[in-house]
Amino acid sequence: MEFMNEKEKFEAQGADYKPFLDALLSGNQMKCSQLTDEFLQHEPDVKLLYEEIYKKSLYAVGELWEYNKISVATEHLASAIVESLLNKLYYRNLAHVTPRKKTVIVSCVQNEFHQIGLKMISDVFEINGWNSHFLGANTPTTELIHYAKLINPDLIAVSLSIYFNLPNLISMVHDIRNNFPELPILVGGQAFRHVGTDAFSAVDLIHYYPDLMSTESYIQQFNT
Ligand code: B12
Repeated sequence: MEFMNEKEKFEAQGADYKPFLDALLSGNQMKCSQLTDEFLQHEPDVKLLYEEIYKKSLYAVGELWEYNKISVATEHLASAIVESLLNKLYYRNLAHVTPRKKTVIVSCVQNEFHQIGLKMISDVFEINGWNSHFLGANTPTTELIHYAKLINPDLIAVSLSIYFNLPNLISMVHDIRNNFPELPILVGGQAFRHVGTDAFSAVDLIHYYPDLMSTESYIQQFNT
């Protein structure tokens, strides 16, 4: 191990997200930003940064919160810092990818406030040359349908983190299908670990992907 450079270490054992998590929990934005830059110097693929550092840190934040080791305020601070880093990275690294031939709407279902994973998915579309309309958290189904009629997207991607929002997703998917019979729908989010995808087995042209890499493979097939 001693003779490995940072990239080789990363490939061999995964990135160490703990320093980032510590900085996040202490509300040290500057440190989080610096660790982000250091990671990208060794591994320029932002998807790996998102999966290995941001997602793992936020999952750890969730567990600490669940076991009352940190406050709700600290959890809010952590998610606010990650969101601001995602926005900064977007404008620095992703905003100038061209050409943008296809359009996707990415949205959370009604009452779903977890939007960070969805923002990462939005960025993966952008990296692959799509124009992503990120509606974010808590979108009422009627608004989504109305917006889709305006912009006529090539795909709609919907996120579900909390399993008690599943009925909202089911009704959203049915409304999309009734209004857009041929439009592919992507679904994802950690609720699927609990609820599975059975609720959608009778729906055509719907796909579930668990993470950024599998979603990117789908997008690349779609692009060809
Ligand atoms: C930050 C956070 C919040 C923030 C969200 C802020 C924001 N701007 O997004 C706030 C404060 C709003 C919040 C609220 C709540 N939260 Co919360 N939250 C979290 C936390 C700590 C991080 C979420 C996150 O960003 N994760 C990182 C992202 C990158 O991961 P991800 O969402 O899984 O996304 C990845 C994949 O799932 C996938 N993906 C995601 N979306 C999509 C979409 C598509 C189309 C595809 C293909 C893939 C895909 O790609 C991403 C990259 O791999 C999690 C802990 C955790 N395990 O995640 C708890 C967690 C999700 N929350 C939880 C709970 C209970 C709640 C509340 C009910 C708390 C309460 N009592 O009020 C409320 C519910 C609010 C609501 N109605 O939505 C629980 C859920 C438990 C469960 N079994 O359902 C968790 C797991 C915490 C815990 N350990 O108990 N929360």
